[in-house]
Amino acid sequence: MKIDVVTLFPEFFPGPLATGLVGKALAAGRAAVQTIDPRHFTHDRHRTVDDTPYGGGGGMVMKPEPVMAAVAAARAQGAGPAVLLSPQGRPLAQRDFERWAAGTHLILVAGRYEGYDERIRTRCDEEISIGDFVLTGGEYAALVIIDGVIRLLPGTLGNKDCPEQDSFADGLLEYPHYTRPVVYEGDPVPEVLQSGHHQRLTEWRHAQALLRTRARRPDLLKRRGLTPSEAAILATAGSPPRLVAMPAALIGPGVLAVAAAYGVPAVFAVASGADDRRELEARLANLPAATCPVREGPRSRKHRRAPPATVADDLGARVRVLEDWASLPTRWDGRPVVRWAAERRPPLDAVFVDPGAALAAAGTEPAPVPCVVIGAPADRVDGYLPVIRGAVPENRLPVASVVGIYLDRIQGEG
Ligand code: 9D3
Repeated sequence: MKIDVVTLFPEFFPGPLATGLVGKALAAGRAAVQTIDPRHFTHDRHRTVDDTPYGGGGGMVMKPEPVMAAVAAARAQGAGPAVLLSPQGRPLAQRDFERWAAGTHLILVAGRYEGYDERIRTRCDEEISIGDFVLTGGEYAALVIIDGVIRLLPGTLGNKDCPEQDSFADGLLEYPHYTRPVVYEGDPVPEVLQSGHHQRLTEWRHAQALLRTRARRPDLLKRRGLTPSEAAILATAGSPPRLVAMPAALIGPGVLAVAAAYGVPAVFAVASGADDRRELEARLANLPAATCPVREGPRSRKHRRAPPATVADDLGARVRVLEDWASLPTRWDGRPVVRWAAERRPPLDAVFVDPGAALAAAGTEPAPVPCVVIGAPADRVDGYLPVIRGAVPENRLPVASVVGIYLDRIQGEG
């Protein structure tokens, strides 16, 4: 594998590239990295590589001739793609490493200054960003790519951690690892890891990888999908709890049946006066027995009938009456509660949340507990859930449907 890096800072690379497994691969000749400096392709006294932008505006722009002359010199060394590194590029992914490592040549174009003349961009084969953050130059991105590509070349890794075992290769994050001591600061190694029971161990690791991916990167699970047995693992492990809050007057058997079906541990009923509370209690006392279609246990055989709905009696049990919106809890089960408003017509200054992304971005473990809130004043919520598509403005959905749709949307599985 030959990698050419077009850079104004050739001195950036030798240190890192002499290190670790990449250093070994280069020393063994399994890969070679060469830098090409656009400054060597300038012809003026000052070796100018940048200039002021047409139309004004701050910063300097990289001139096309020196960079493209350096790229041409690199292209003479092999048939690989010229990859422009820039914050505007397509997000880098493991697949890119796999694709580039399967070839024999790669050209990385690293820039400095505020940006590239647009005609550089259109003359490269790909444009890549390594993430949504701002660096001082493309050299850091080049090192990242060199590492990811060389790592995949035959001979770089031992057999033990082969690329097929990479967490991204099967679309899941890795399960937790432990080593000695068996108890650290009172925190023990899970029993299943000490048991030597191979099948239980494999199942535990698979379940942990699934749970961790659902909690931290629901986007990965969404893209990858689940096998039926994986879906069953996640279902039995339980979704992170979700709560519901709304004016007491909106709570009826439908809402409670939906809450039961989603395993919602609490439905908060905001009842401002004694009348409101009495009316709610009357409604809860009269819940029909057959309102909850929840079946206990999995459907096992085609012709076996589902067990009777036994949850119906408990439908009212999850209701918590609140005096006012200010009493909505800020913590549940030791976790922070995030209140997301479900409104047909959010205020014009509403800030919408992407539930999956918001939970992943919160990054806390355990994750925050989302609460679907209907009818609260704007200053009591942390954001608005995207309006349900298809519910045209004049067409009111039953409140139970609204609750069901949003509970479904904010499940970790996506
Ligand atoms: C004022 C607008 N800035 C864009 C956000 C200009 C700008 C910032 C940083 C122009 C170039 C750079 C240098 N960054 C890279 O060359 C770069 C990069 C990055 O900053 N983040 C993620 N991936 C990459 S790949 C190359």
